[in-house]
Amino acid sequence: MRSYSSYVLIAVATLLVTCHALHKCPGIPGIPGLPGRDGLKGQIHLPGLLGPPGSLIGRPGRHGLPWLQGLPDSLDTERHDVLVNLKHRLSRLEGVLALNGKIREVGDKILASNGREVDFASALQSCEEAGGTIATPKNEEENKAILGIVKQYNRYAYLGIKEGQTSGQFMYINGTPLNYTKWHQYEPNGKGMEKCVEMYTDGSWNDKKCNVNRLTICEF
Ligand code: MMA
Ligand code: CA
Repeated sequence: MRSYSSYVLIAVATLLVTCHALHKCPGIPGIPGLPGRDGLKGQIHLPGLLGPPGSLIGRPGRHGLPWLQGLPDSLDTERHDVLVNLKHRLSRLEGVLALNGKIREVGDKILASNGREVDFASALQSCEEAGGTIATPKNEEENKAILGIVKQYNRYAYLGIKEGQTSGQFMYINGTPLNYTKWHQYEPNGKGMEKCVEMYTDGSWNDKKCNVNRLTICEF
């Protein structure tokens, strides 16, 4: 009498051998990646038993689940090849988008605008619906990259910075304190009446009312 787990193992082994022979692995979903810049919000996983890095299922035979140990090295090689191919395709797509002026890349961030001028809440909503947030310059390099888009459209843009309860105290929209600023001379001057922040076409910042229409720039 075979144990239940041995039937499972045979079924998995049969599936793997068959799908690799046919080069048509069915894509049993991997465990989704953690949300975040590299996690692609769990929407893309490698097929089959080979979840993405950081998933609960690791490389067979090393830190994988015990019943997955001893699977052929060819599966690891295939996972590596799939990753190399995906990275190559992604970098080509980014090249096309950058060439066409659709995106700017700065560090690990990708910046993009839909060209629309709307109030702050609508701009934030569009960015979040697209899986990002409003562009938030955290250093001079990021500020310059956002400025590139501001100049491209020749429009002032909202930034992902808001005034807290205490007048004059600005913070990132996740509530953490600013560690880089680029205020225009004599700004911020809204004294609690201008709770949003816009970027001028020279890259400097002005506190501004949140109900005026400004260019939407998102970061991803
Ligand atoms: C406007 C408004 C303010 C800004 C001043 C600068 C008159 O108010 O944009 O936010 O500080 O201009 O002169
Ligand atoms: Ca102001």
